[in-house]
Amino acid sequence: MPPPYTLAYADRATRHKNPAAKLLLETIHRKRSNLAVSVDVTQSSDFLAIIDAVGPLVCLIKTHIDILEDFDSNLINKLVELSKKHDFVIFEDRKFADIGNTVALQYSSGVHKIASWSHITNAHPVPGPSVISGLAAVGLPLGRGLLLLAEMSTKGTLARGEYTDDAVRMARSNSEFVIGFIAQRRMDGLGLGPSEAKLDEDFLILTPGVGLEVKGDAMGQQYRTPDEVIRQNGCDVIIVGRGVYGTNLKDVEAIRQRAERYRQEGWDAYLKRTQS
Ligand code: S5P
Repeated sequence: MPPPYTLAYADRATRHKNPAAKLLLETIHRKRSNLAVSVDVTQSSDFLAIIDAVGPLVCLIKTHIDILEDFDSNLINKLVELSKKHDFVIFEDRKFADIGNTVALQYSSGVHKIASWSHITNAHPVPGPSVISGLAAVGLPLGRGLLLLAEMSTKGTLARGEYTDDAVRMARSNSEFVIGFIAQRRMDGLGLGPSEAKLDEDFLILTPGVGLEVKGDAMGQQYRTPDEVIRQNGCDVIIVGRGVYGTNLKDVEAIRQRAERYRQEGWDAYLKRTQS
């Protein structure tokens, strides 16, 4: 049997047991889109207008809900309405990194109540397995999924080598809730460590640090193309922020056109990978 990650998104969707992972794989297949747009803006009106424009073209919208200056709980209702209207999955990029008890409270409570609306969230493996059990206590009963940050896109990242390997081991021990990784490649290119791999495991690799026009920014971000990420490094989803929303947040038609370009390049790279 071939490892699940080599199969088409649609086949992986039918086999996956976690509801959030299943939904993401089904959405990618249905919309022919492995593009996630990261909407890192500070005003709710821009946030909603951008999501309404790119929504039809994406499998997933990634949020940093804590950077919105005019957040109120009605915004969440609007975000959820848009996710239904345009058929996309929601991923709050919260990067939890504390003891189990604290992350459970941060995930369920406070102003944002992330677990109540975000299908997927993520955590740094740095605290060890208790960060997963704390979040799973809240998220599993709701059918949510967790990504571990096994690698980062930034210059000088400490998430490499043994740290990355241990993140994979932590995921393997908690695969009911951990659905994959934020990483730069399908680790080792052969399926997350062939010696320890279980035949039926299917972790999703979501990859930020994607840009077509520039190679990085002034604050340590590094970009690669959709082809490098999806075809050459075996990742499943490209995450694009500024490459899509750019600097003029009011020009939603240009934003939509850039999203379509990334969608097309990401999908072509996937077809090349699976058909070669
Ligand atoms: O390693 C990482 C992990 C993440 S989640 N590098 C990243 O850039 N991210 C996030 O992806 C980051 O927080 C931001 O929201 C997005 C990249 O944005 P862009 O504008 O550079 O495409």
